[in-house]
Amino acid sequence: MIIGRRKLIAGLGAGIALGGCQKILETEPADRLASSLDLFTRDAQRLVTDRNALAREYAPEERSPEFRANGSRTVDTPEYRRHLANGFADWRLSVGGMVARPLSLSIADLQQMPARTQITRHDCVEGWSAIGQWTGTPLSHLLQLARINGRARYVLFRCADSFGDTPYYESIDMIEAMHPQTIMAWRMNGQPLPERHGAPLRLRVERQLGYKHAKYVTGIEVIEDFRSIAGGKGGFWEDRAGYQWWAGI
Ligand SMILES: Nc1nc2c(c(=O)[nH]1)N[C@H]1C(S)=C(S)[C@@H](COP(=O)(O)O)O[C@H]1N2
Ligand SMILES: [Mo]
Repeated sequence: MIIGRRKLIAGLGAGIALGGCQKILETEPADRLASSLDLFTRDAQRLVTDRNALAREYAPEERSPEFRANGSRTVDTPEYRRHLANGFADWRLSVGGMVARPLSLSIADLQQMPARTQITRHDCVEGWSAIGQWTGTPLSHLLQLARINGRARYVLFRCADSFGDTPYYESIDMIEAMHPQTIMAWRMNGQPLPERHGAPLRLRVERQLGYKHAKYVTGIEVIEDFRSIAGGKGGFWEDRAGYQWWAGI
């Protein structure tokens, strides 16, 4: 029998959820049920896939001639406009939270570190995909430099753009954060990252759906739990529209 990976994962998730259902209902408050099911999906995927496996990479000629921009395509704050006009010379990326050595890095600092280039396919839940080339600093390198605490479980990304008063943010777990294709990208298709794609710095987390790939990143926070942050669901669309925190593909 040939069965798609997604179907198999969904099946496994449902099976495990049925088995564990009684226990969750007894021990977890109702508002934690949804996120527990989310973690079932993640753990079920862990059973059938290798979480260290690489996302497929493509040849330069396979890049999409047109790479759509989605969500925020511009950042309408005076501060961001100033940074853009100034070529992001004073942009700082902070790395903090559960680290022994907090960092504050310029784009030039990042560009002096080891870099990785990859050509990958971006998949948006809205039903489109595009292949592009990304160059950036491996997140694992930054986390090692900052010396993360052993209790840390997630990495949270703060962004410069907002929808109304609500800033965009996202979070990923430590396995995803340490994956070799998880990079803080500052180049796209051989050019400095354009504004609409997240200038000057955006996350590429290649085995996750599009909404995880935070653009306009100003801060990285190493955390133990995201339930007390913003709406408590670990990301902007998770809070606002009920997108799953686990967006593995
Ligand atoms: N800061 C920020 N990051 C974001 C978004 C956004 O609106 N703001 N949109 C997300 C979504 S839904 C997608 S599909 C991708 C789109 O990236 P692109 O504009 O480079 O195609 O960015 C993600 N990261
Ligand atoms: Mo998306």
